[in-house]
Amino acid sequence: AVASTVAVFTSLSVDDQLAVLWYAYTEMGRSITPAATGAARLQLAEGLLNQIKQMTHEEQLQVMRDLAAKKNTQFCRSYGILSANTKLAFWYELSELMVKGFVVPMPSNYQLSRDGVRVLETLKELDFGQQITVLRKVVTDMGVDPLAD
Ligand code: 45D
Repeated sequence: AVASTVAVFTSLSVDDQLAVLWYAYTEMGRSITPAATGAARLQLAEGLLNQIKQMTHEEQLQVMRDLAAKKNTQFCRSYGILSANTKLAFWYELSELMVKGFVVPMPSNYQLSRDGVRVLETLKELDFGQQITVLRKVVTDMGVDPLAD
């Protein structure tokens, strides 16, 4: 179930990937405690998060789309060197910044594709550990590994 969920997620459009991540956060948000994500991890992502805070909404959206599309930008390469859990902590913090109004909000009228809805439903049926495994895998695949050729 984990592998197929990741596969369908990866086949989604970039915007649907961002939307599914957001909906996953809104469903799981309360079960992910800030303590679990670890302040130390976030320090490693702090530079990237600070850059995002200083951007316009359009630029913020572009950076997130670039990460999902694995565009070879400086930002995507900096993201690429973070560990898997730090990448998760980065996305978690982005969601928190969205809630606080520092990052471009999700349009309330966004229409998720059928496959997007399917991924979300499957994700909801997995246990917490499997949900984390799926999310860790999809955010690990984002960005660009500067050490890969
Ligand atoms: O205009 O370290 C669209 C543990 C459409 C413990 C859009 C853990 C067009 C160890 C593209 C939709 C394993 C528990 C706009 C960590 C349009 C540890 C915008 C786990 C505006 C870290 C869309 C942590 C946008 C976990 C802006 C499980 C979408 C963390 C943004 C999970 C989506 C984090 C975002 C999750 C989604 C974060 C920012 C699920 C973030 C999701």
